[in-house]
Amino acid sequence: MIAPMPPKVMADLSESFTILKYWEAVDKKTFLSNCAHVKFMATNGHVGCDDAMMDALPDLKVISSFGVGYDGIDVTAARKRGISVTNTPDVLSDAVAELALGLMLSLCRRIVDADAFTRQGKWLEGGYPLTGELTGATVGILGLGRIGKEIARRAQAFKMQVVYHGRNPQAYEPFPYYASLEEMAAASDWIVAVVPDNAATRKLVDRKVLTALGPKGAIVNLGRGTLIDEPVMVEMLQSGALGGAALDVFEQEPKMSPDLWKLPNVVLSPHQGSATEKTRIAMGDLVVQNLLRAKEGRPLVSPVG
Ligand code: 8YV
Repeated sequence: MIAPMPPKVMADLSESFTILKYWEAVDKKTFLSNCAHVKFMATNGHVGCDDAMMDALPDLKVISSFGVGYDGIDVTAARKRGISVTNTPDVLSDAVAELALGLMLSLCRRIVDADAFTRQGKWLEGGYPLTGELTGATVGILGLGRIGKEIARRAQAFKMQVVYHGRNPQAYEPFPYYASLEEMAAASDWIVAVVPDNAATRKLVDRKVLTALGPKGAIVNLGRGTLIDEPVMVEMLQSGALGGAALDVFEQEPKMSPDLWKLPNVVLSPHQGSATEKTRIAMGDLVVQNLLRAKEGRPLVSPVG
């Protein structure tokens, strides 16, 4: 086990497996040198498992990852070695979509700042400035996958117009498709990024896209921090060339530019998309089920690819 998991996962796994805790090992090299017999791994998409780690685990059969994103796992290397990789899709889509709308509402209706205003007794001196509104605005979903579709449904409930960009148009989706992200940005008030991290998506949201989004537009990111050119975004938020940002993920999280903390047109969240009790239990159950199935030689519940 590469990283700690919720107590229920630890308890369930310990019923059927001997758990070796990588994160507790002071000397990782020695720890790995005692793992040549290990067949099953539980990890998450961030810490993952790279080629070098697989080298130390010649008997490894399955990597069960806690989370839908598996950018930390070298899936190509795993495939070459005949190691199966599983993740936890679907069960977290509602929670992530819910936070997406929450962050948009917070930014647009200035909920965090208005709360501080109220607590500080400033209301006694006069009302809070008028804010924007989601109703009628256009949201461009970058990545209309499982999570993107849940965000789209919720945005529609808020009477927003939904458009999307992705690698390909989706024949059975009713929303207008933009083949060009920049063109979608120019036509949108919001962009919500929920694509995975890979070579094709890294810094996809660059200066051109943010410029097209413009001083009245806002970027929301619940995918991976690597999707946005972060220094450019910060600079554009400071100058007002970009209207706002609501961010749940960061390029080098938990670190980020302290400049972000000073900006009033920003709402920040510590990678909380799937972090509800209910969803984390469901994710943990999938991690366990995949490993149990693997141990019993049965088909995996949620293999990757
Ligand atoms: C979790 C995530 O924060 O699913 C993902 O890809 O990033 C999140 O759900 C993460 O997997 C927990 O370690």
